[in-house]
Amino acid sequence: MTDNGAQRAKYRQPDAKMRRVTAFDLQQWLRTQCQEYVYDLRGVFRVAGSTSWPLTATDAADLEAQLQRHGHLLPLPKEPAALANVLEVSIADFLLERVAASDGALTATRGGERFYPDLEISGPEAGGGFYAVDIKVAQRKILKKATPRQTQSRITLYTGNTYFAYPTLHWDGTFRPFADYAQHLDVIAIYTLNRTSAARVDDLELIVQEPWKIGSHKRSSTTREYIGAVQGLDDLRQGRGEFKTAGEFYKFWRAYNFRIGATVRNQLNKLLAQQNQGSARA
Ligand SMILES: [Ca+2]
Repeated sequence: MTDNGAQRAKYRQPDAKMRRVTAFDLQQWLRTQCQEYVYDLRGVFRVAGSTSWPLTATDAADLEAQLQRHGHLLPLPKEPAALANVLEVSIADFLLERVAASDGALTATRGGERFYPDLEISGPEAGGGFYAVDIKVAQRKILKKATPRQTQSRITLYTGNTYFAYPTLHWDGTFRPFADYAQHLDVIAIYTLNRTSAARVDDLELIVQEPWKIGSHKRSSTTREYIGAVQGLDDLRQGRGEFKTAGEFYKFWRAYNFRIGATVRNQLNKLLAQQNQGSARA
C-alpha cells in the first residue's frame, strides 16, 4: 500500500460520529410538511400574447384560463432532468418557508447546483445538530395495462466516490464532512409525466426516507459514480431497500470500486494533505 493508500484507508472510517437525536424527529417533521405541499406551477409565463390590457380575473383559475387562451402560458420542460430541477426548486422553496415559519426554532441553508445536500437544517429545535436533506425527483414508469409499480429510472442516492467514500473530509460542493450530519434524509417526489398539460406533473407524491433504507446494490448510471435506489414505488414508500442495516449499506458502497478521475484524485490528495497538516498541528 502506498502512503496515500494508507491515508485513504485511515480516513475511510465508518461514520462513528453519526448519532441519533431522539428529542427531535426531523423525518416526522418533513413528512408532516410534505403532506401539505401542493404542486401549483402551471407553466412558464410569456410576455407576448393576445391579451387586450388591462386584464381582469375573478380568481387564480380564471387568470390561468385567460393566460392560456391568450398564449401567455408556455409548457414547463418535459425533459426529465429539466423538469426535475423545476420541481426540486419548488419543493426546496416550500420547505424553506416552513423552516422560516418556525420562528428560529429551525434554521436552513440551501445548497447550490451540484451540491450535497440541497438543504441543511439545524437550529435549537434540532438540538444544534446538522441534518442533510436532499430532494430527488423521479417519474413513474407507465405500463400499458397495469398501474405503475416502479420509477422510470433509478433515483441517485449519493455520488459514491467523493464525500460519501471519504466521510471525514470536507469536499468541495458540500457544507461539511458527510459524517458530521446527525442524519441524512431524502425527500423524494414521484410524478406522472403529462405530455399535454403546461404543468407537466400529475399525481405528485412526496416520500421522506433515510437514503440507506431505500438503497439498492446497483448504480443509477452506467457512466457516473452514482449510488442507486430501489425502483419499486411501494419499496420507496415503506423504506424497503436491499440492505438490512445502515452499516451494511455503507460497507457495501464504500467498498465499491468506483472510478476516481483526475479531478477527484487531485482534490482528494489536497484534502488529505490539509488534514495531515491539521493533525500535525494539533
Ligand atoms: Ca437533489
